[in-house]
Amino acid sequence: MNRLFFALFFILSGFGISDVHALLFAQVPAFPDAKGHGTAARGGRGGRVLYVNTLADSVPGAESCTATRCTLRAAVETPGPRIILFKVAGVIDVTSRLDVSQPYMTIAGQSAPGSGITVRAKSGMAFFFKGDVHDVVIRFLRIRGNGGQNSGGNLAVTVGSGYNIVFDHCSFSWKNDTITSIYRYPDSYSWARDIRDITFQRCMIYEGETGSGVKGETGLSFNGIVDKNGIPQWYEVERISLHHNLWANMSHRLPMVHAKNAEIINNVMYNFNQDVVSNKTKTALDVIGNFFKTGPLASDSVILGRKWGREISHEFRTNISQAGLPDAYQVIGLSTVDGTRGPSLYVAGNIGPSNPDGRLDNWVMTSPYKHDDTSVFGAGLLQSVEYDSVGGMPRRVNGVDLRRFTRLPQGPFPVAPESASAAYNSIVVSGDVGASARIDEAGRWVNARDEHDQRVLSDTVNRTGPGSIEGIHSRQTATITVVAGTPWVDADSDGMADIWEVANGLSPGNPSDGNIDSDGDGYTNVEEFLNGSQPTGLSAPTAPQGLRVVIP
Ligand SMILES: [Ca+2]
Ligand SMILES: [Ca+2]
Ligand SMILES: [Ca+2]
Repeated sequence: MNRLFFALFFILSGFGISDVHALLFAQVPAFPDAKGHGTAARGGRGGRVLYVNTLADSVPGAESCTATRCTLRAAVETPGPRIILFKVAGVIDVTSRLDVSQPYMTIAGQSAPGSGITVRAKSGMAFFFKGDVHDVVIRFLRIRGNGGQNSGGNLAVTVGSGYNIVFDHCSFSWKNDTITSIYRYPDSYSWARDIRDITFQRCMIYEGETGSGVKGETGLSFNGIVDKNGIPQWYEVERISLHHNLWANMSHRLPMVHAKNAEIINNVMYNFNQDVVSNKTKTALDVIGNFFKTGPLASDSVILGRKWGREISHEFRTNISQAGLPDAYQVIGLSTVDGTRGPSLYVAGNIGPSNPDGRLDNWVMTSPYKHDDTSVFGAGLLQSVEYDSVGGMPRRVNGVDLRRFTRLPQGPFPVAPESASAAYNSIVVSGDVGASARIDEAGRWVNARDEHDQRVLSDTVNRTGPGSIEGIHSRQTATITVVAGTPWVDADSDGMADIWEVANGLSPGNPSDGNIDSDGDGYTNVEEFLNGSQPTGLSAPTAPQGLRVVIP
């Protein structure tokens, strides 16, 4: 049947490749464990296989990938569906940002030998999504800065445009101010688009700082951020899923969300010192089953006692206004933006300093950030705020309930929340997070975690880690140990190792069998190899759960 479809592929020459793509493959999540908004991403399914075979950022004369010479930069810039694999391990130092503007891309970091791939941007940004980009899957990749205070540069990743984008088992660290960002740029940028359907799952985000040197400002976030041009473009960021990630060793914004809506489910937030999760303006946010654990940056009592004016910090800070922004952003529950309701917060199942055994109504974990000064809101806009009798939390703003009791609408592959304790065990104890594993030539998941991700996991278990911004700086300049390993033999360059092909009845001398879906489960044979599953028999994939720490 699949061969018939492939015959049709060539017969239907009038079709664009994306049309044929849609015909060929049933809708399945990007890979079997992909959950949340964005996971309908097809990535490079059915496309070319490109092997990155050098750690060089660029090679003169190799702006396009050939069979023998391909940089990560050239692979990312290649148009059309593509699955990017690696024959090398180590650090790719990028001297300028990698623009991701071509749709249908998978970066399979788990294909790299040894200790895997680290993309390092010593200054500036590493990856920048812009233009008509969509259906991108990035797995098992480390993206870091390097250099300490004021020199680490901003942003490992900025999604400045796009939809159907999944980051899975990635590790982001050592950047200033904001490590990972979802940021809707103004329309004055020709490549700016609305942003929707993004998942970050099983990623590590750690050890960032603002560069200002001010302790307490070592912030980091996922921002769907506001543009100060009078148009609420943050409102054009929606359906963001952040689940089973580990944020660690940063003061605040783990994460901050500034978007139309987002969900934060089953993450671990470790070693912060002020408001941890925060939302802004009209964001509708679900915060479910997360585990908040203090470390050296602040004790539980500091978290629960810190005050600035009327602001009290807890696990979640909900903003009912934002100082210093145009009035349009500050109006809650009014119709001056688009007529829809104001911000809302759904909280359930979280464990943290103000709810240590998880038994309390999660509303006690919230604190308001509010301005009731008419010079901030604009005269007459803030008509009324009704506060809870206990805790001072606003319950209704301008007559609209701030608290919501049902989850936000879900996409085709929703996250099924588990308990906060189960999430902690899965992420921290079992260590199923970050660029932790690779696929070997037999299609098995094996350990590939590096010493820095391991150190942060150990911090989280043992309540260790930096207790000051200087401590974070010292970590940002750390050396990255590389284990080169040996790439698997793939004689026909179809992305599947010879040994695995033979073991699974495929031909190591025929490159056309990689893009066939032999068992009709929606995943091509090369995807099955990269997912740790088998190409026949509808077998369950061997997910990397339970892998621990070891550097190969
Ligand atoms: Ca092969
Ligand atoms: Ca083959
Ligand atoms: Ca299949």
